Amino acid sequence: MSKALDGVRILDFTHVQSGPTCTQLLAWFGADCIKVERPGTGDVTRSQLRDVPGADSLYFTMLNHNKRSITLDAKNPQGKEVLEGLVKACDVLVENFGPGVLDRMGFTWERLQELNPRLIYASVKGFGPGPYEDCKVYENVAQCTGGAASTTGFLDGPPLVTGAQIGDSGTGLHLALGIVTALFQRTTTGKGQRVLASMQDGVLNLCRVKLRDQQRLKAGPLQEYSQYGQGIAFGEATPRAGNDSGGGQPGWIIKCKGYETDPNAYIYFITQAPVWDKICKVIGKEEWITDPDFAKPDARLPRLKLIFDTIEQWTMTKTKFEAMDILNEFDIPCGPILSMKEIAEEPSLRATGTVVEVDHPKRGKYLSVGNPIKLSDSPTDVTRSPLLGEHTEEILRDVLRYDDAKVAAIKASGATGGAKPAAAE
Ligand code: CAO
Repeated sequence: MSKALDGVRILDFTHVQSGPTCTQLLAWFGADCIKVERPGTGDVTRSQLRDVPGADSLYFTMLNHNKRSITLDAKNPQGKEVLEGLVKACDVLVENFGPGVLDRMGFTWERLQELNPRLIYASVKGFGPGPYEDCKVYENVAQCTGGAASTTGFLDGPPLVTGAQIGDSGTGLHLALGIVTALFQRTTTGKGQRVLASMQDGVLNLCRVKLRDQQRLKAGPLQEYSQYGQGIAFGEATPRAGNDSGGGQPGWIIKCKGYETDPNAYIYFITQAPVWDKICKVIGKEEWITDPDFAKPDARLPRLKLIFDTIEQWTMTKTKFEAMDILNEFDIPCGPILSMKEIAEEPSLRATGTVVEVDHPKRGKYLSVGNPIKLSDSPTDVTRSPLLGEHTEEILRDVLRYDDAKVAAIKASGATGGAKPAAAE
């Protein structure tokens, strides 16, 4: 079956996490993704957090599926010549170097447009234009500067970062959307354009509801935050909300049977207004259906702690899965806290390709997260990440149409790091 991005060629100059998540998605949608890596070392994540000696780390393999790898020294004149050829042969250049790196290599936006006016030049940077535009940024810095950390955690604790990589993978997703949008516009303009996704902007976009709450504070305390019912005053800024539900339907994480020994024996429970009567029946508090202190959503807001403590008395008599089964029967929104172990072993996630097993020549079988976006006419087949420089010669010949003599000259120049790909170490 054809793929949505068949015929699109990506010059993938990305490294670490944010850029690679973007190009991996594009590769899953069918783009030919050519990853340019520094000879000898490649993407720094190949050797970071290594669990199998001599094999690319899971950090690298899980972010670089379905790509081809070419090693090129961008600072070597022949390497630069090859890169220029690739710029001309590709539709999109994606990079997430530190600020100014690509300019220092000689590839300014002006130069790229001269080489290929149809090229879409897409970048992840830590910050957009402004006081911090020259700063390097990693995941947690973006979470802190994009509003996530100040609004995550408990009221009586410090700001917290989340396990979800909203700065890196989240910005990679934003960038991928920018790229396909620019490709779409190119079908009418015939021109490429610059696409920028900054990590601060991406995190803030995901924290949109917290900026909503910042403005609502002017109108008085945020009644759906549980601190309201506990008489804790609000300050000037959107507070940390613990496990409060973000919307108008109050929720909290509560204990289930076995919580004393299992750190994940918890369930998220939402007291959605339309099913309030059913909740009262399930937990054995039928009197709350008519009690004026509990019958209406507004009346419940100052009493959320009491309500969740009471519901917890019921959930503590059930495992999280038993509670989920019972609550689902009554259409009560809830979700067990799943550990990574449980997710890895979940058959339904394997069946949909959301969790996939991939074979790798150096590390054997490992689990990865497949494509979370499912297209009915462009199915994703996850193939292993490339070894360092595995496709160097193939790309020189197939994409750049170099003949034997030219390939030999490029190799002899040291631009690709030697005759043998480093992958053959
Ligand atoms: N050939 C020759 N040189 C190469 C090369 C190649 N194929 N690939 C990279 N390099 C060189 C670059 O030219 C640059 O050298 P100079 O600084 O001398 O110009 C250097 O390698 C890479 O620089 P960098 O600033 O990108 O890398 P870093 O490890 O110092 O910083 C990071 C990493 C992620 C902090 C930085 O790239 C960054 O801020 N990126 C933008 C934001 C981002 O994506 N952050 C998330 C990363 S995922 O957590």
